[in-house]
Amino acid sequence: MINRFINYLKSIFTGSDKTSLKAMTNLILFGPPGSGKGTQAKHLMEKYNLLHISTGDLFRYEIGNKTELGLKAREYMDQGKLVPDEVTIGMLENKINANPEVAGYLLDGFPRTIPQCEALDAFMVSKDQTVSGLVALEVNDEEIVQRLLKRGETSGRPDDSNEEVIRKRIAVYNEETSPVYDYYKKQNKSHTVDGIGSEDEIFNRLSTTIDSLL
Ligand code: B4P
Repeated sequence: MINRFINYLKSIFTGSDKTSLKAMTNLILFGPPGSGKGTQAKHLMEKYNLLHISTGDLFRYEIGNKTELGLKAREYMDQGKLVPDEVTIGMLENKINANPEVAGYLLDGFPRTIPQCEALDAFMVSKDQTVSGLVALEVNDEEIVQRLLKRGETSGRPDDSNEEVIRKRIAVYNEETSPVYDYYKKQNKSHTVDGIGSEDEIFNRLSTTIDSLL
C-alpha cells in the first residue's frame, strides 16, 4: 500500500503518467538453506502473480548446461560456499531485465550478502521501483539438517548429500547472510514467519504477512 502511494506521489511530482511508474510488488523470501523458500515460492508466485527468481535454480540451470558461469558457480556451491557477488548480481539483473512486463518479483535466495542488498536497492531505484518487504522463514538448525539430508537422498544435489557441507551452509548463512535481515529491518521492511509446520500452514502464515505489506 505504502509503495503504491509513494509511486503515485512520484508520478504527480515528475509529471509522468501512472503507467510509466507502475507500482510493483517486489518481495524477498528469506531464510536459512532448507527453510522452505523454494517450496513456498511456488505457491506464492501463483497467488500474487509474481515472477519467481531463485538464484540457486539459475545457478543449477547454468551448471546443467555446463556454461562458463555454471562451472564457476559449481566450485563454490559444492563446498557450501556463496558464489561471488559479481557473478550473482549480474545474473540477477539479466533475469529481471529479460522480464520487464510482470506484476513484480519474488526473490528467493537473493540477496544473500550486504553488497547484494546494496546492488539490489540501487537496481530498484534505477527502475523507479522499491523492495516491498522481506519475509524470513524461521527454522532451527537440526530441522534444516534433517530436511536437506532427506532431499539429498533423491535430489542428486552434492550440497545436500553431505552433512558437513550442510553445516557449512548453515554457518555461511549465520555469518554472511543473516545481516541481510537487519539491513532491511533498518528500512522497516523485515518480517518473520514460523517455518515449522505443514506446507499449507506456512503458506497461510506467509500470506497473512504479505497481505499486510500490500
Ligand atoms: P538455494 O537453491 O537457494 O537453496 P536452499 O537454500 O537449499 O533451499 P530452500 O530454502 O529454497 O529450501 P527448499 O524449499 O528447497 O541455494 C543453493 C546454493 O546456491 C547456496 O548454498 C549457494 O552456494 C548458491 N547461491 C544461491 N543464491 C546465491 C546468492 N544470492 N549468492 C551467492 N550464492 C548463492 O526446502 C528444502 C527441503 O525441505 C525440501 O526437501 C523440502 O521438501 C523440505 N521442506 C520444505 N518445507 C517443509 C516443511 N514445511 N516441512 C518439512 N519439510 C519441508
